[in-house]
Amino acid sequence: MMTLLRKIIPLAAFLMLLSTICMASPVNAGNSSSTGKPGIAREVSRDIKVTQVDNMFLPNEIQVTEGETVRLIVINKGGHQHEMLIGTMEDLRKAAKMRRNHPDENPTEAGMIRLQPDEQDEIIWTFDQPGEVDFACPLPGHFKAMRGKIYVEKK
Ligand SMILES: [Cu+2]
Repeated sequence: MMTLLRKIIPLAAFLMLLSTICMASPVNAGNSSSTGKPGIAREVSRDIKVTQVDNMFLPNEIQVTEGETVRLIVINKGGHQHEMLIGTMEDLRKAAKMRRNHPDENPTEAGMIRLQPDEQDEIIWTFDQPGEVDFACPLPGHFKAMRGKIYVEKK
């Protein structure tokens, strides 16, 4: 009996420690204003077409439902290169600053697309929490005007 307890107690302590570490992990920290995450194609519930012109998104307001995965089909009908990036306003500002200060660096944000005139691409995105999610073209000279909002309705 004592031998068994001697085995179980350290195991239980280890599991408790493990769960504490998982709960405190930075991946889950401060996630109350989630902007969603890249989604997978077989979970897409609908396509939403977004057109880029110089310098705005049409439409610039999109409605989705909590938990929904959508395919954003983005086409650049402008005469200049444009991007579409989804994030918090803070993320977008950071991206815009990076584009301004390091124009030669390749952006690495999840779900970002960069389109030349007449190019089309898509972002598959899952909106996992209700609220408002921002998107923008973070390129220099575009960022102030070229913005939009995705309203994630509570299910
Ligand atoms: Cu742009």
